[in-house]
Amino acid sequence: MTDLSAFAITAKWPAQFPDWLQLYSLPTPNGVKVSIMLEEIGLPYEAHRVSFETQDQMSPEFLSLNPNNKIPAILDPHGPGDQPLALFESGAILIYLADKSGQLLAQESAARYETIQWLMFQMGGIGPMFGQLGFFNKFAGREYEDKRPRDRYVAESVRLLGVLENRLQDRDWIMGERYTIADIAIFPWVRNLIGFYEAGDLVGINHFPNVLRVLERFVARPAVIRGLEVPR
Ligand SMILES: N[C@@H](CCC(=O)N[C@@H](CS)C(=O)NCC(=O)O)C(=O)O
Repeated sequence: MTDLSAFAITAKWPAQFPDWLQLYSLPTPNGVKVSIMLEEIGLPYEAHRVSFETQDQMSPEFLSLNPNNKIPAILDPHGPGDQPLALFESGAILIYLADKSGQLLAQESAARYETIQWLMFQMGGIGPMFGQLGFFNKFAGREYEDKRPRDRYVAESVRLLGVLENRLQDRDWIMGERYTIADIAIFPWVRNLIGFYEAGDLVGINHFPNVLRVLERFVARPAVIRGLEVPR
């Protein structure tokens, strides 16, 4: 049996199934990217809850795996060369899992890099901008009298939704007929913007019918339904 005891994170979150991939997460838009991916590819995994209420992400055990104190993170007992691999940053984890499973990311170069391009569009654009909009619309930033910061993130989010809308105009998914890790990265954020962040009206979401069309297909996927609830 695989021994993961050399990884300090397993002291706080013991592995019941050390041969399975270990996921440290919460059902946030970044967290569910990885649980949805794991459900899509069917890789056995064990999910551990990193609670923000108890600041688990700041614990020495969690920081030993991700010094950036953010979920999601993974520990794969069977990484490259069958050696354990610890990884953080959801975009890197999606690429790793796609390569490991041979699913949801093309191997041939042009489509591969185009998919990664859209993944990076989420990591560098949609995630940070929608996240800031959430802060100013739903959380502490809501109380700020000066609405200019909020409006800046509204404008940027609307612009990004426009880019997505154009891309999806004549496509089933971001990469056309192929469902990929780019969709898994992007649509949990669109769902969160409208749902948890309650910013649908603020960004005029009904002006983006193709985004809504693809979001609807995305959330109907059985693997997405399951992945959105991890860790239970
Ligand atoms: N770029 C990172 C962002 C991860 C991230 O922001 N995670 C949030 C939850 S969605 C988090 O862990 N926040 C805890 C904190 O900031 O203390 C990724 O994509 O993995």
